[in-house]
Amino acid sequence: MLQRFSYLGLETAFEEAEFVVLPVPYSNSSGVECAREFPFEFIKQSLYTPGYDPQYNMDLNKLKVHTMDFYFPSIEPKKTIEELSFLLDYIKSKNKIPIMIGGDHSITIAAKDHYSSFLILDAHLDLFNEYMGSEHSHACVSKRLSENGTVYIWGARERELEEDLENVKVIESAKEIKEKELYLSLDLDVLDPSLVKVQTPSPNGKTFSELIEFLETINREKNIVGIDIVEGCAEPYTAQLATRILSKILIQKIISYF
Ligand SMILES: [Mn+2]
Repeated sequence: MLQRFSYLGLETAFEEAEFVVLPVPYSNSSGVECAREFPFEFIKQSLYTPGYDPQYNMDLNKLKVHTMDFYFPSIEPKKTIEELSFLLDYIKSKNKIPIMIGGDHSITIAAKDHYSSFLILDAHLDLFNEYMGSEHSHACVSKRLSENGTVYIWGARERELEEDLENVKVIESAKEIKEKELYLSLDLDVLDPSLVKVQTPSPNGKTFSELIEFLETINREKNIVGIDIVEGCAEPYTAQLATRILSKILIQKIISYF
């Protein structure tokens, strides 16, 4: 049987979907640029992911996921962010949860105008106002988002700035988050570099179980209303692990805890 090039091979029509995957093969990063082709590898590997999750006793075919066509970025970083912002707005207006698969972390800036509280899982603070001459750099993400809402960062271990920002909080636990609705941005470098290949590796990261447990707590207590997964290198093992993380987040969202 022919299989569509969609996340987990799921073919929910856009109208019926609860989740909408938007693959974004974009990287504006200097140096290592291994994330650009990640969405291709991610979708490909997702087709080999077992269709059953033993941890949650869940058939992945129950997830109502639609995968959009790949977004091909503009040469202009600003225009890319604007176009992505437009797409997020559209998906959100149809009451669906957008899931961007990057690409580098700069694509998260597109979520800035559409949400007011952000949970970022990241080894880095990304608080530069400008980086390598651009305000739309992957190193400026938290700074840009903090201009429009509260930013919580979990897993940070590269404190490149000591500046204390009112809207930015580095957290250890979900209890420190006040807001009920959250946009979730998962920078794969939050994980230990022994587990994933990423654009900017940082030692002593989280284990897979620590990440999944933290996400489960978030999903129990909060409402994740938008998601992105970024900074992973286009490499089968990393992509395979990322497809598992996303399916677990979606399962955690739809299962009842009571
Ligand atoms: Mn990072």
